[in-house]
Amino acid sequence: MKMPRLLRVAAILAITLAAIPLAAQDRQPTDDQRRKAEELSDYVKANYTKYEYMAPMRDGAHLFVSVYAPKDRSKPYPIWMQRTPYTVAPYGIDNYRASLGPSEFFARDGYIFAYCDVRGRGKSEGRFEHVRPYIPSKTGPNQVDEASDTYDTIEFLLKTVPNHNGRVGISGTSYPGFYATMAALSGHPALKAVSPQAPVTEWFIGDDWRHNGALFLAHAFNFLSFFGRPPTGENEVPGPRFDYGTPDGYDFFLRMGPLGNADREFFKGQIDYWRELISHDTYSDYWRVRDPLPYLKNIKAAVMTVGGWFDAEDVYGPLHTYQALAQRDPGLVNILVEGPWSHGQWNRDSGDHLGDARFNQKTGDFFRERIEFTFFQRFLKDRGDEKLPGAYVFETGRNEWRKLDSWPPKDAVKKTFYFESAGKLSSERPSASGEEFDEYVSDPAKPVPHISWTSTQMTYEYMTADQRFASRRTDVLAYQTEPLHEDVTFAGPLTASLYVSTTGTDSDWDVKLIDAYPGDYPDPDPNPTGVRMGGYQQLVRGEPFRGKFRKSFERPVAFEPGKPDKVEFQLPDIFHTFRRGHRIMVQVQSSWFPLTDRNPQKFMKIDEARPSDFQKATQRVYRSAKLSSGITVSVAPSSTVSPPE
Ligand code: PG9
Repeated sequence: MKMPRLLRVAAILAITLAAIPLAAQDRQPTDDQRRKAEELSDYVKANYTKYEYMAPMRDGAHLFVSVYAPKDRSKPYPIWMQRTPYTVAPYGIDNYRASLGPSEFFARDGYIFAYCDVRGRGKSEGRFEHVRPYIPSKTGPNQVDEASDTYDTIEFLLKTVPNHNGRVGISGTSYPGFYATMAALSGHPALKAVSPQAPVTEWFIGDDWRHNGALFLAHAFNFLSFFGRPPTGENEVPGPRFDYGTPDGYDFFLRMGPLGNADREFFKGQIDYWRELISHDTYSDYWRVRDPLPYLKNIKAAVMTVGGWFDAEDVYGPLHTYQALAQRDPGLVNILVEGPWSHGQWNRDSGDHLGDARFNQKTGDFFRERIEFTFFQRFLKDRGDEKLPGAYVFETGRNEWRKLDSWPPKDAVKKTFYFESAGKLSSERPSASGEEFDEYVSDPAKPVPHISWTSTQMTYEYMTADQRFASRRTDVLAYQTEPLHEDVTFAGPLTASLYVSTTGTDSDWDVKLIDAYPGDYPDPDPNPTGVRMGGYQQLVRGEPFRGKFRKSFERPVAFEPGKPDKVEFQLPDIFHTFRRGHRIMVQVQSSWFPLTDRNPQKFMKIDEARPSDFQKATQRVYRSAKLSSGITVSVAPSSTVSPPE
């Protein structure tokens, strides 16, 4: 059955936008976007022929592939492919996607496009498994994983699809980014260009579901409430949104009570993966076998890993994928691109702002045309004379693209900023000889919100949002420098080193690095949201740490009430310049809700906690010569970075 064009375009736009929890003003396509989408849809329909195949895998399963090939056969074309669990609908050779490839440059220049339902999803046979573990030494045809499925799919395409040039490329964002990483592990000789973008990589330490053991409640609940349900059939697209019955996620999740109620009251045992995720609440082989990083070596294809500095879902994956490749394959074409983006924003909009943070240029347009298209043209068509740098990274704060040989910059120097009395942040180690500390009462009945507005979602904008609402709470500690006399650029990972105590036996320690703007900072013009930027406290990087994992993620350890102990953890890299006149601020808190689930502040399996287990705790953060808490950063000398583009 042929789907009418307008319906097709609307459906694609709606599915694309609905799967991404965007702010309201970003969700509605503009008239210009609609016109461009219709024009591109017409171009695709006029210039491409669609085919559908069931590709045979080595274990006998058949996986569905949708292929779009240029009608013009005057020259051969490379194959660009994507593997996805989100189905490759629309199905049927008369029903066309409204766009092909990562951006319109590909369809217009001429590529063969292959969209693949991964095993067990959409129209593909077999059993779906979340981030299926990689099997490094396969002993027979029945040992299959996403790498072998990719290998077999490429073999099939090369034998079946006419008029290709023998080269294959793959890219994908988020879950499809994981499959792109797996494709790199396939080792197929025709695979010449791989771009894992915000690749799902490690789900206990840093991506999606858990960060340092803390559950990302709003995100996991929202996503699994639809994606976690059994497939509803071959044309399945993200299922109906969960009806929260309120726009207020803070209230909804607080009223839900203990974590165990999510399944008891709402999912009622229908979402297997939710139970799997919640029950695996310490690091174990369950998580270890799903981490592709240890296997990333001897990669043959060129790899361009893409991430967003403000990606609320998968900021960890791209940075660690790039680093793993750099450590093991020094001779590999290994490129990192990091822009000032939320999750997947580089694929979908101009990229000139995120929430109230402005970047003064269309970073998304620049990426799609000048970086991503250049990468695939070079390795799949020997075209594009621009040699991409080892790291193409956007410096927020100064708002300029930088080309570096590698990331992080080699001559960045470590520097520690220490917590001092009266909320000061200083590069001088504290001299106080006693047990100086700041303290607050952490009350699970009134957790610190992660956003100041109302939403049931994690939201993307929280990653750059104003933190003034938090710094004025008595259960949030804030330390800040004096106004800076010159620009200071942080380039690389951050390490929080806290000496703490709690009257409980477990607790979370959330650390937030903030750019505190001067009081006279001008408001944007125009100012559609009426934001007041004078004194704005922009979140640059934040990360939770579930304290019981401070010694080991495999073997959690209780705190001894009242006894000082050390909590040290890494926060994902940043590339941010604190401009002269701004202040560097660090906030510390013990709840971040409903971004993360509430810690009962009692050492136990949190999904077994009852309401009576949730207890207030008095938290102390020490700041003495002996117990000096602070944050260690990588400061880039101004000479590090090349002159602006
Ligand atoms: N980061 C999203 C996701 C992937 C896998 C599981 C849960 C979420 C995504 O956008 O695909």
